[in-house]
Amino acid sequence: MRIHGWRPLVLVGAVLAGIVAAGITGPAAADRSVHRGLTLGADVAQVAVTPVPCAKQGFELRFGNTGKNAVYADAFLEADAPLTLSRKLVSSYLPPGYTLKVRIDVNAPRGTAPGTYSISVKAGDQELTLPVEVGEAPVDTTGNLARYVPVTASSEHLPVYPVCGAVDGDRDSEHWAKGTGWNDATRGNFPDWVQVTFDQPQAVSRVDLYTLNSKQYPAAGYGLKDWDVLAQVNGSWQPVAQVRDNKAGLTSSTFTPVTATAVRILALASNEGLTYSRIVELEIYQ
Ligand SMILES: [Ca+2]
Ligand SMILES: [Ca+2]
Repeated sequence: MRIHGWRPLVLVGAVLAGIVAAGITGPAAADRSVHRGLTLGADVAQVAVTPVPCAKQGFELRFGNTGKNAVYADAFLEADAPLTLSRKLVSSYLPPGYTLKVRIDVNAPRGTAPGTYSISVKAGDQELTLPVEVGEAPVDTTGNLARYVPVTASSEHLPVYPVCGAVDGDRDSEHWAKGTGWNDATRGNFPDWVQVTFDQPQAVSRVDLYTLNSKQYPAAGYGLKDWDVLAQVNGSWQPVAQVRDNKAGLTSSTFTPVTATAVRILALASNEGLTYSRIVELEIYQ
């Protein structure tokens, strides 16, 4: 900035007067002036959350700059325990007049008591408080033991193919690449696995596996070819079924009932060769 003659003194004097008037000194004053014009908002007035694994829920944070100058700014997010947020910091360059939109996932661990919780977002001198309504955990009514319990995998090809997609209730392969199916992240390396862990031991005698089988990607070309079904019984893994040379979209494995604490699919080979393991939906029944 080029300023000539007496103007710098006047300017400095005016700024100092402003700082004194506001009761602010030192670096805080500089921060405050830099961040003037920041705005915070959300796409919803309240976030609805259910305390289950894999629920897709949250809000869109709107982080704007109505000031005349571009700024680098931070928004800090906090949630009441035990809620979790996909991000606790959003740092961005914000040109004048620009509003950044960022998706924030909000999750509640299983067992979270239903009720009203709160998320706080702070940026500069702005603060946004967003209520979060945690509802009752849904209960499966179809007999599928794989719904609403923890699911894990040897790897996940994120963000498009999370293991949660393999137990989300969506069996439709035409929804592939929309987060509704699992694809591992270790191309060419087998085995891969997906595991469902029960809250308490369950009698299990059938596993339905929907592998990728869309018009574009038929099972015979892209689906899972070979896998073992393992059940965790009294702390140790037992093979309960084997599938070999599969070409079908849906394969149902039935076996002598076992009382299991977890079920694991051990993926051994793909019809595409040395590429990936893919499961659109995994269902487990008594
Ligand atoms: Ca699915
Ligand atoms: Ca792999």
